[in-house]
Amino acid sequence: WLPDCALAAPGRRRLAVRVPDVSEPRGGIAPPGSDNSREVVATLQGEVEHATTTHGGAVVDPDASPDLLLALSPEWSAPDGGTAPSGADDSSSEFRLARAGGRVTVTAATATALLHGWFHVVRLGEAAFAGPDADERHAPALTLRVLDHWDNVDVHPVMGQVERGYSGGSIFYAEGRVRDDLSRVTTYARLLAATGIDRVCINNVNVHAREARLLTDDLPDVARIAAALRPYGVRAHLAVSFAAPMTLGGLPTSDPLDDDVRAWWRAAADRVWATIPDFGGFVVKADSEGQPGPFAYGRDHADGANLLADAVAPHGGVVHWRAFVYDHTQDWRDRSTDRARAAYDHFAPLDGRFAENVVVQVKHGPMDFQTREPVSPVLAAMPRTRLALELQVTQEYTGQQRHACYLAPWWSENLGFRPSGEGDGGPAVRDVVAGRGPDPSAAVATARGGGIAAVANVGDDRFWTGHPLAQANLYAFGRLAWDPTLDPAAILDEWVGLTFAGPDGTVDARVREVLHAVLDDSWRTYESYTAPLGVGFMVRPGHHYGPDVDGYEYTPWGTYHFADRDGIGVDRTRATGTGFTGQYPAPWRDVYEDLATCPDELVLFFHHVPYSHVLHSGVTVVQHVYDTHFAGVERVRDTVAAWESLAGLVPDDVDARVRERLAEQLRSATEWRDQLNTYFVRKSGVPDAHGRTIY
Ligand code: GCW
Repeated sequence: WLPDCALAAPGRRRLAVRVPDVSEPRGGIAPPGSDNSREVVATLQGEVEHATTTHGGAVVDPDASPDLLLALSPEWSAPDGGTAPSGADDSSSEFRLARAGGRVTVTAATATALLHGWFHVVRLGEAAFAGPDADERHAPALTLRVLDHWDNVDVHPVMGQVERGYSGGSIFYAEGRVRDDLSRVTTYARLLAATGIDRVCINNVNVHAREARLLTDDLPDVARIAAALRPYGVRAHLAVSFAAPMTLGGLPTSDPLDDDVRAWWRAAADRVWATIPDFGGFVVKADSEGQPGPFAYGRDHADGANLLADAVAPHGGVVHWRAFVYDHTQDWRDRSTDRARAAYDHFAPLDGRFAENVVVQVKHGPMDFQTREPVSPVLAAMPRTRLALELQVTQEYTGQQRHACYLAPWWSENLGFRPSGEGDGGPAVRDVVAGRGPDPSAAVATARGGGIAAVANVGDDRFWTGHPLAQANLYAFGRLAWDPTLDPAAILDEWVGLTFAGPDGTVDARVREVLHAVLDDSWRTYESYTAPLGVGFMVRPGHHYGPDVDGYEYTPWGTYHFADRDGIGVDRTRATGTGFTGQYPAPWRDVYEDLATCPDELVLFFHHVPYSHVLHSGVTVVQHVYDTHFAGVERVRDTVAAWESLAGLVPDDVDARVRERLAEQLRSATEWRDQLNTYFVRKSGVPDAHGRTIY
């Protein structure tokens, strides 16, 4: 079930592709093997052919006044005229769309950018040709737009093949090696190109022994994956183990300041780029949840990241270094250690020390992809570092693709958050990751920003995503990576158009309406029946699905809610708690510190309060839990009814899978409601003001 991108409108027209001779590199045209390769041009020509044979129209000579001309322009280079610094995208990814008298010309300096321009026209459909004459420039706001696959080559005994994967097995690996048939990977690259994503990390950040070898012995197979992605201009990245010089190279140490270690990494990078000329770079999870890192040698994370940066710099490679570093062997009795503080405590002091081709990749919240967290203060604390925002498309903590949960509204809130307050017009997170952070003097070092990365949600499932509607999250991630200011409801509308269009290119109005009803507010619905008011977790340990209020309470993981008979929540204030509020700049450090100003939805993240504490909404904490949990289940019931009204209007197999998932969502939401309500009534002794059934 592959959306064919509603090609009907441009397909009925006369289309042409103009390609300069790329055999001789000139004026900004990069040699084959880069993203200007002939392969991407061939892909574009294939797409145009496909559109006309499927939907009518014709491919014509570029000089025969086509309705749509797609032109690769060797003369045209990026407006700043400059050469991109190493570690940044080394080619311009913008395209130009000119409309005159109902005819459209799309121009770009690279084939990949032109391909993105083609998909832009496809997305617009008929509207691309309508309207007044125009000359528009389209460039992605974020230079680096990456999907991270947590795929293992082997099936891991606990995590399965895809860690936190909910869509079957890996599209890259089967039976302990890279798949022979990678055609699905190329189809995946097409989906990504249609959203604007152009980089994919192909293995899990938890690099196990088998997967570590992708860097060395298995390079030819990695090259095959890169080749399968290349036709759509998507580059491969690899997650590597910091201990590789020891485990793969036989050295006695992985100390980042050791000369032999440095030489080993340089040689490893040289081999990678010799095999895969357009390889993207390395992703590293170090000193985190058991992964090796620089701490073992008394070095810090700038030492560690710069070691790899130095190795990949000659090739224009980039190192994504994750800031997800914390102590996972905490003592729950010790209230002074706060996991939320960890990333800032480790990374903020290193600002300014990272090489220019290092991107520090920061999870959106200070904890771990919970349904509701404040924005990580690290994003406001490192003006001289290229920072990337890391999101989780795969829904580990948001229903695991069994629940319908459209995450774009949440991502959009994160991207729009202004660390210096709403009023002052200071940079939002989307500006920080675009390289326009708070410190103008740092602009050179961070000019291109770190962009955005997300944990991928596809697998070998026939619908790609275990929940067919979770495809909307993949699409929305790509669109927000291109333009973080887009409206989530409008993105959903696009996805519905591209996914559910009939042969004539239009979507039944009822389908559109119901998909909005099912998805628009689904993240808030999910929040309403799960852990309340920003406290997080309360999930079953290990697999993280379903409710278990105290499941993580007495564990070493640092994820506590501290409920007792009097109250609940984590005191993270400077006055009486862990001091985490002090990691934010003004005004947030004070907004969060004070119960009187802390937003309701985060009150238990920042404060320990009595159950009788009255929220800004006017109800007490405990009554809020009851009200939202009862209401949440009712909203899921409405969702089920809305979807069922579409019978016959959507493909039968999609309908059947969505119904099965919705039934599970209703069962699970009911379980959450009853466990949460019962827990709170037993702990607090406060009955529901409306006398509803609590067990
Ligand atoms: O949320 C946690 C997941 C781990 C994951 C880790 C991370 C890859 O439970 O499975 O490990 O985050 O982001 O590294």
